[in-house]
Amino acid sequence: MTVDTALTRAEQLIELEERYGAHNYHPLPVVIDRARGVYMWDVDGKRYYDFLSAYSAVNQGHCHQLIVDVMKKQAEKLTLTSRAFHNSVLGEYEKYITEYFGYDKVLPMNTGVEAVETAIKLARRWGYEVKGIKDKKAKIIVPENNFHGRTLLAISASTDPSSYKGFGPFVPNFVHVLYNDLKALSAALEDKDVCGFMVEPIQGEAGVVVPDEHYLAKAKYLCEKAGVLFIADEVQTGLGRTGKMLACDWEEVRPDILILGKALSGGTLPVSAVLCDDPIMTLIKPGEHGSTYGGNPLACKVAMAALQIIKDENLVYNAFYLGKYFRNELEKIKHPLIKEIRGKGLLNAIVLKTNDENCGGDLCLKFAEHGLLAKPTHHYIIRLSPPLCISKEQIDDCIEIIKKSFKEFK
Ligand code: IF1
Repeated sequence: MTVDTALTRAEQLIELEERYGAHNYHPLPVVIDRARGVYMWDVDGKRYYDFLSAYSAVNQGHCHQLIVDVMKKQAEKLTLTSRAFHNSVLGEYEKYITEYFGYDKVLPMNTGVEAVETAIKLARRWGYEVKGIKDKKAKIIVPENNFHGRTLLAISASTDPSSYKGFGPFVPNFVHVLYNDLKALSAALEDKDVCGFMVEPIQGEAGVVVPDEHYLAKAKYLCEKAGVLFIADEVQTGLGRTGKMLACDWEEVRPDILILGKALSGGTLPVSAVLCDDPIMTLIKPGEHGSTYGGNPLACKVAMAALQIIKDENLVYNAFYLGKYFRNELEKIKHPLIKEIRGKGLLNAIVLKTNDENCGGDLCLKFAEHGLLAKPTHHYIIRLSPPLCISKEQIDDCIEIIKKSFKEFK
């Protein structure tokens, strides 16, 4: 392979991606080489604060030593048996995570969207076998502007053309309601073919949209009254991100089906999970669902370490306290471009006053110049979500970077 030495190392590596990789992303022009805690370093050794956290997958901080140590140890012993056989880790993990979140059972999967698919299958199965919905008639209510992943089922639920355009035909029987609108939900729940309401407690990709206080609690109540399962997609909002262990905890809502992913492995490998109680979980019989890697011993050991760190390092309170402090400091930045600061815990966003579709991206380039990496969710919304292990001093440092960037931004 001839190397164009006129290019920098970063440029060479970007060129390789351009040439040999699918163009399904448009990354910032930074090439990360290593990471630890809240920091990432590019191939030229420049250090950045990570304010994306791989979309909330590294809540515990990058390459957390305890997780890496557990991973190394298990990797030399047993990584994968498939579920054709039992193994010495799965049962221990299933007990640990079900007690951790207070559910009867867990169905382990890998990616967040696989857990979403699993949750929908469970809800439909419950709809047919318990609620008595006619076969193939089950419906799922989802809010507009939802994001649940990239599979055909998840994009069938989506209202965002950039997620679903050109990929049809779609999975039927998703009913859309306005997010944060209890009247719309109540009306949709009158349909006796509805088996589930799937909701992000805070809509991440939509731009960190925080619903009104009591929305989740009232939605859960309406679902209970209508005999519909409340399904919480906490793939992004869960595991301490919003200043509570689960975003649903802000309203003491216990989902009928809980979906977890991302930080469940502390950003080391894909680990997701669906938790619910026996009346729902036992409806799936042997051989009716699964995946090659679901619940593999390596993932189970890593997940137990990742979950224990959240408790031992008090990451939930850190997210609660520093999230509040961070938003207060952001509110003090007076700049014509800033329309709104919103979020909960360390899931926050700056909403910009702009029609320029490059604005968010250009501002993120300015942040990167000063050593902070973030990504806009839309051209006018910048998500700011550092690892939950960040310190007050590091937050102060990042506030200065954000202030300086706005000051210099043309
Ligand atoms: C991409 C977005 C975030 C999620 C929720 C399920 C999933 C996700 C609430 C699926 C995944 C990721 C996907 C990733 C970027 C990122 C993302 F911008 F796409 F929308 F976080 F907001 N539920 N979100 O946020 O989990 O299968 O990816 O493990 O597709 O670019 P996954």
